[in-house]
Amino acid sequence: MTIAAASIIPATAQAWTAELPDPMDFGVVYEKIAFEAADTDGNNLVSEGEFARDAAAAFSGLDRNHDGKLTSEELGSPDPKKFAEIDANGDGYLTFIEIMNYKMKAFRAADKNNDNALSFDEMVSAVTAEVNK
Ligand SMILES: [Ca+2]
Ligand SMILES: [Ca+2]
Ligand SMILES: [Ca+2]
Repeated sequence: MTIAAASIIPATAQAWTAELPDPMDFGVVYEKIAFEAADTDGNNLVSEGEFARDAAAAFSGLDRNHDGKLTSEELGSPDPKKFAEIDANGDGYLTFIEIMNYKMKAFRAADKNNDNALSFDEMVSAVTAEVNK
């Protein structure tokens, strides 16, 4: 998050985004923190299972009313284009399945050497690709 972007997000949103990785954010800001948090066995690789577990934890943290769906309100101020991209059925909610489909596609795209795990470099280049898209 740039300083300019942070200043337009309400303080309440900042408080919870500071605690949890945003499931829509592939780690643009929190790259290293997010990577280390996801790598639960500390082998410097985020496996598919670790990645999915991390996404699930982020999802349940953001789903404040626990209805199994994320609204754009629960997400703070998501990029509307990205929100629409993840919202596969266009109903204005992001379900866990929709998020996981998106995240696992990103995971596979980022896994350059096809070992079903992301190194930190692989994750960073995925983030860079996402930002420059
Ligand atoms: Ca690991
Ligand atoms: Ca949906
Ligand atoms: Ca890999």
